[in-house]
Amino acid sequence: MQTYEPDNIFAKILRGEIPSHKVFEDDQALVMMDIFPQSRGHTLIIPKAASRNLLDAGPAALSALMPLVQRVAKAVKAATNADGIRLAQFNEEAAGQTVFHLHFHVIPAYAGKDLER
Ligand code: DGP
Repeated sequence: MQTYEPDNIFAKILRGEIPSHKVFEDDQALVMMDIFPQSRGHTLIIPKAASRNLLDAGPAALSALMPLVQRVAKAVKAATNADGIRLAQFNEEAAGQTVFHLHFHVIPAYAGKDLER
C-alpha cells in the first residue's frame, strides 16, 4: 500500500497554509468548493484524519463521516436547486485520484444536462 504524503494540497489547506473556499468545518472534516468544478456547486468533503484514500482509512473515521456526507449532499442540493446529486470518490492514480488525501466529491446533477457550470 502507498503511504500518506503530508505535503499534499489538501493537507496544506487543512493546516491553513493555502486558502480555500470553505463552506463548513468541524473537528473531523472540512468542506470546500472544488477549484475545478464538474458542475455548478461541486463540493469536496475532506476528512481531517491523515488517510491517502479509502483504502487506508480507518473504519471508525469512515462510519463517523457518512452522516456528514449526507448532510452536505442535502445542503448542496438545496443551495443549487439541483435535480440530483452524484457522490464520487477515487482511489489511486489509475482510478483518477489526483490529490492523495481522502476526499469525497458531491456533484450536483441538473435534469437534461450532463454538466452545468
Ligand atoms: P481527485 O483526486 O481526482 O478525486 O480530485 C481532486 C479534486 O480536487 C479535483 O476535482 C480538483 C480539486 N482541487 C485540486 N486542487 C485544489 C485546490 O487547491 N483547491 C480546491 N478547492 N480544489 C482543488
